Amino acid sequence: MKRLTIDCAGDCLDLSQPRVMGILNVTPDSFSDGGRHVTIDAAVARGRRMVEEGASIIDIGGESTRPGADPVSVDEELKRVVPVIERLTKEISVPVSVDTRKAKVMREAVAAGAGMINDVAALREEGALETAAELGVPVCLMHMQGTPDTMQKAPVYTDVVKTVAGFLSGRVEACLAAGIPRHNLLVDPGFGFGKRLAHNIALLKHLDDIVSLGLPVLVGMSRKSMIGQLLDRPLDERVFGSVAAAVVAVMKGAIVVRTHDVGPTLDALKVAAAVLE
Ligand code: 8Y4
Repeated sequence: MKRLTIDCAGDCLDLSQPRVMGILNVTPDSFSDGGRHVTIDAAVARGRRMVEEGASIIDIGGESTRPGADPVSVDEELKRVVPVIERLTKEISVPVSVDTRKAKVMREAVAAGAGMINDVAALREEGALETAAELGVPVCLMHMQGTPDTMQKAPVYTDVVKTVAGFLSGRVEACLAAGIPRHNLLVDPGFGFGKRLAHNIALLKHLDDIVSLGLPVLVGMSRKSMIGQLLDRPLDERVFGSVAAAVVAVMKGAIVVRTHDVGPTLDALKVAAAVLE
């Protein structure tokens, strides 16, 4: 039988219907005003708000993976995310995932209360695979061609769907070999990570080939450049396009949608869910 829930260190993520993951970036550019406490308060408030809007999980990240973004030290990343995870997990009843590639951040984040690891590098960084296995929490494995700094230079694929499916399948095998059970894995094609518009569209069109891997599929297209390119709209005018992309993904079998706009996305997913029932 298909598994319908994922245990995130005690908090349950119910995947019997499409769910929304709310994005909580804890970078200086997102909650910028001055002192650290203001920043933490604002981030926690934003997290709580997304839960009120219906988010089933909150994804907290302290490292910008934008091309050209400054690299963030382990200590800086910890300073950003740990206090927010500590406070938010005490105040909300849904799980929190930590968006990180670093083993030490995974460890400290889970100690602070995070119940899932969301790794855009799919546990390929030094020590990440072993650490995730040891921590025993679920992991979202995402495909990325190249590194955040170089990935958008000139991404090339002969068959992007085959490449991404093959990569994810290989990372799933690596996780199983490292002792991470299959029921603790999700997969994600990594929209925008070393992909041109045509690659992103092909992945969305053939998302069923990723769903066929047999693991829950998470997607993140919210406000990304693929939406901007299709609509010729700036970052703050991409909500409707992002919601449309989320509905397409869910109709093709995705079960978790990572988004900045929880309320609008959830309304749309409820409509899609009624048809999927
Ligand atoms: C505007 C808005 C411009 C967003 C760029 C962005 C994913 C992810 C990111 C994803 C999973 C981002 C951490 C990139 N994207 N994790 N993380 N899947 N699992 N860029 O697609 O949102 S960060």
